[in-house]
Amino acid sequence: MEWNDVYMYRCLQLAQKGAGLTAPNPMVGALLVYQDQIIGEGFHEKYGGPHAEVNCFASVLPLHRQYINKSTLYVSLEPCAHFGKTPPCADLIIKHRVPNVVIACRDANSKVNGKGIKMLQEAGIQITEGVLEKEAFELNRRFFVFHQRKRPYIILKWAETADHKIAKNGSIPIAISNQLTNTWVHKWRTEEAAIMVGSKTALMDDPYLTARYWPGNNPLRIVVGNQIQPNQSLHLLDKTVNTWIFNNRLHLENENIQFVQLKESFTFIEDILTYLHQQNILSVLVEGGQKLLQTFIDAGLWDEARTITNTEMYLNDGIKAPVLNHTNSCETIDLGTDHISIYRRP
Ligand code: AOF
Ligand code: ZN
Repeated sequence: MEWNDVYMYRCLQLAQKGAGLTAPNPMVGALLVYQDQIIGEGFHEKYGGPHAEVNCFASVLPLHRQYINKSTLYVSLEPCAHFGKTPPCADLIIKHRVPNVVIACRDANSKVNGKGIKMLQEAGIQITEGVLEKEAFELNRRFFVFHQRKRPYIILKWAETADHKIAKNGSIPIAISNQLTNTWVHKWRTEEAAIMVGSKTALMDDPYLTARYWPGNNPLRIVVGNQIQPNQSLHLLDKTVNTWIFNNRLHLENENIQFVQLKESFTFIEDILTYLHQQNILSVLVEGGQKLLQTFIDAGLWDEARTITNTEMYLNDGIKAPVLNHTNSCETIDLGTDHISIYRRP
């Protein structure tokens, strides 16, 4: 491994500490290195807070400040060039007269994309790009999909029996995955900005859709479909978590429950995704039911699918699991009798 890779790897490690807290911003880490010594470290800790570079400069000990203008700054994302919630990091780097900046990848946000690098170059700073670029894209895949495709990053998730059923026929909900898997799923929930189900699933299963088995933020809850009324007694309407209901009948804002009326039928998933993009929702975990999941699959609108198979449960009769037509999983995890497969859309 080259030293550049080693230092950038540390940036990615630092960046990851912001997981679940930075959306819709990316996770970013930064290092200041003087003669093979790390004199500063920082990361973007939460949305609205200081950027990685700001925290990195602030971490340098007074006795080491004299070395900043002879150091190399490593940062896992192109430094920003715009006034957002914070001033441009490029200006800060120029002010500190850092001579070298090593960057993993460019910022896909149109307010930045190349402009940060240009500002630094025009100030005479030496730039090295593309160090651990693939790893940096992977870390912030939600952020890059959001800006490049103008929609949230979409993760489909469902649990099925060994004979590929996701529920019984009729209205009796059944538990397919085990408690260990459910804890894991709650961790997944803390990692996404929103979680989505169809209105039929919301009625039949009466889910909470919270991340109560894992520390972290509860995602925004989204229900798609016309079967929810404001006065129903459902956990999703308990006002404990922000909840949006996309339908084509009702528009209503009530504390943290919003009925969002779409002009067309709710099967127009693209309208919902456009709305979510406009509202800065970086990612969505779609948890069912079968019809909603299959709509996403058939429209080719997904980035990851995470399937949980209870290898010992058979239902014979029941609702068939969605069909992905995509057989190469990139990762598998076994949790007791549950087998988890993670698929990526190429
Ligand atoms: C950086 N370093 O650590 C991060 C950056 O509203 P703001 O001011 O927080 O700006 C958000 C945008 O800044 C975000 O969309 C992305 O383009 C960039 N994030 N840039 O130089 C950082 N988190
Ligand atoms: Zn910045």
